[in-house]
Amino acid sequence: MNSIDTLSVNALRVVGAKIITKAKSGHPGIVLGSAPIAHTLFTRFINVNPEDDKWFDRDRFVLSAGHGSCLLYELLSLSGFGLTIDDLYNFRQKGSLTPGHPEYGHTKGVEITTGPLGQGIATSVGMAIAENYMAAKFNKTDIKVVNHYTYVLCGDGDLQEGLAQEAMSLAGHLALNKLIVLYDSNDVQLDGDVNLANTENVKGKVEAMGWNHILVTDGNDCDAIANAINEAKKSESKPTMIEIKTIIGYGAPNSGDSSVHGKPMPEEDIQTLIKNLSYPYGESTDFPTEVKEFYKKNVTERGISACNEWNHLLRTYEKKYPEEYAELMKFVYDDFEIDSVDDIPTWKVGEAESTRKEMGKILDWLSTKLPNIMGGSADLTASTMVKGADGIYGKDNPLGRNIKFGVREHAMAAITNGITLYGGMRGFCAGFFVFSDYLKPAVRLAAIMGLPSVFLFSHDTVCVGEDGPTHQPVEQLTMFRSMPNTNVIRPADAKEMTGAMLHAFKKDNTYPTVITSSRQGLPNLEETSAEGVSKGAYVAYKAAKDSKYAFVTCGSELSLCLEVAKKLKADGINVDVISMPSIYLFEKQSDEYKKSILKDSQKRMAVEMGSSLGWYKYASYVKGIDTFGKSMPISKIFDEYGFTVDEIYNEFKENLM
Ligand SMILES: Cc1ncc(C[n+]2csc(CCOP(=O)(O)OP(=O)(O)O)c2C)c(N)n1
Ligand SMILES: [Mg+2]
Repeated sequence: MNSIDTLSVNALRVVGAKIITKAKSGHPGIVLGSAPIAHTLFTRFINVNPEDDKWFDRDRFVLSAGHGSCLLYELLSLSGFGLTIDDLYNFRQKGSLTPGHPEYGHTKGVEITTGPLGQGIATSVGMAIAENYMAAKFNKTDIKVVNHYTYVLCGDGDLQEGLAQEAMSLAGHLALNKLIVLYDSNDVQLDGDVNLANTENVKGKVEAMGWNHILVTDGNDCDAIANAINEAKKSESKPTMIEIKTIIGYGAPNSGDSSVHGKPMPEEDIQTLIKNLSYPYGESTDFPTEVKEFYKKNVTERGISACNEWNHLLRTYEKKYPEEYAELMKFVYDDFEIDSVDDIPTWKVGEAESTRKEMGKILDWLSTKLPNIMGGSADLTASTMVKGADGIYGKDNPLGRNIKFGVREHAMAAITNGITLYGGMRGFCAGFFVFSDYLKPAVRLAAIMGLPSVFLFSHDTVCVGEDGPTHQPVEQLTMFRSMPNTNVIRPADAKEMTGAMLHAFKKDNTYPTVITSSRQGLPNLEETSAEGVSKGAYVAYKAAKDSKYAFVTCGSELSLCLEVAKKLKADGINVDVISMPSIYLFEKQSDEYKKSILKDSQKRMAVEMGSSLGWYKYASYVKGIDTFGKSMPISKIFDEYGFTVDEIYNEFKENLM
């Protein structure tokens, strides 16, 4: 290791420790331990351009161990991404550019929001899939316009998560050779030694999943780390894990101990650190000039020059392959939009089909219009009807857009986010609604990041029937509806499903969309509208000019409420029916619109086959289901839970009049 590497690594350590101590909060252990890994990767490998931070062919860097945010901010600052030394010392403070964990869209150069362990690795698999797909689509034997790597830095905790293992297993199967995971293997985690919870053979495990495993025994040896990365880059058919043995909190008095993981170091420990590292600039809070210059030359300027070379290559590509170039630009600028719905599948009024089948048919149609959408189901295409186009994606068919995720819901959703995060592409995925519980944390991250990933679910109520309570969702709608920045749409029929799907795949959405669909056939109703969906709610049935009452409902219960309202009308009682497929979109409307739908003068009853909790905002009486389901044929379910015309009619009369 040469002296500038040593100086840089120790500068990252000492400045990092000082930043964390000033913040009185943060994780010094990983900063001190993995500084050589991060330094080697950035100064010798990563191609990024701070002047064009969205440069399409940049290497992607995922800090899966998000608690190492301080280290990432230091690297970004030194690499010219605009973080000043003051920004660094504002670490974790209100409104700073350097929040507790890395936040996508908040700090320039941060590729992904991380913090929940395991998500970074899993999401990076989606990025690597997108890269592999794009390379297969656009590269020519003489010009490789998509030619970069996805690098991940992870820790022991990341790898303990089931999510990471699901994703790694799939990555191995898919032979994603340009995915390189750098594993900060320090044998320590938050509560103590890793061997208190894990004694598995990491090499054996990752090799069994179809990965290369390279061991670097001295995590302070930048040359050894570089050699390993060079070796990994040669891989032609496997992703690579480089396990790098490091010492958590290297240089601190309590190095090697879990106590250094997440506690800011007292001032005297920082002095000891400076001494232990023989760091010559211990007095300074800033990086030494030599280090700044080294990064300027070896990250910033190297990155800018790589980007310039790529732009040059792109000009040649444009001349030689103008059609492909034009298509590539559409991907780069995410320039795909539905301009005409002339040939979209339609259903006649009265025609009954399950909304899941309709969802599948509309998705197939969307795939013909949007070449940038890619996704699939968690081994449930036969039930969800959701699949991508162009055959199954894999090493033999990298242009397939149908991903067979296997029964790996959590990784599926994170991978979907990775495809969307990559840029230009849009990921979608599907499963049984009840098993959305398995993937919720990834939807939450999509919502935090403002990603337009699309999550499609079938079997949205207890009408699942025979499979019983484990398979019958009850509380999931409320769960997702309570998640900020998440658009949950529960369409009632074919028209509303069409509106929902068109909305979900719109170009500039800054939120994920969750669409739920029915197992059972539902009639395409006279009263519904595709356009109404984009407003979140609309009056589907107006009983009279100033009806005193209204039902608020959605999904399969809309047709029931319409029948009840018509029966009440025959009795001379005027009850409007409000279809509210998306509370999220409704809440975004003007007060005027909202008041025109939810009239102050009306008493309302909400009806949904799911948890009643969320509906009290819109209704004084709610007919919901607040118990788990029961196994029985669907024909018995409606009676069992009282979701029949007569029962709703009676409950309305008893409770609203
Ligand atoms: C899903 C999840 N669970 C728990 C945490 C809290 N947490 C943050 S870091 C950490 C320990 C991780 O250990 P390791 O990856 O070995 O990090 P190191 O201590 O080596 O820095 C834990 C439990 C988290 N961030 N995400
Ligand atoms: Mg560890």
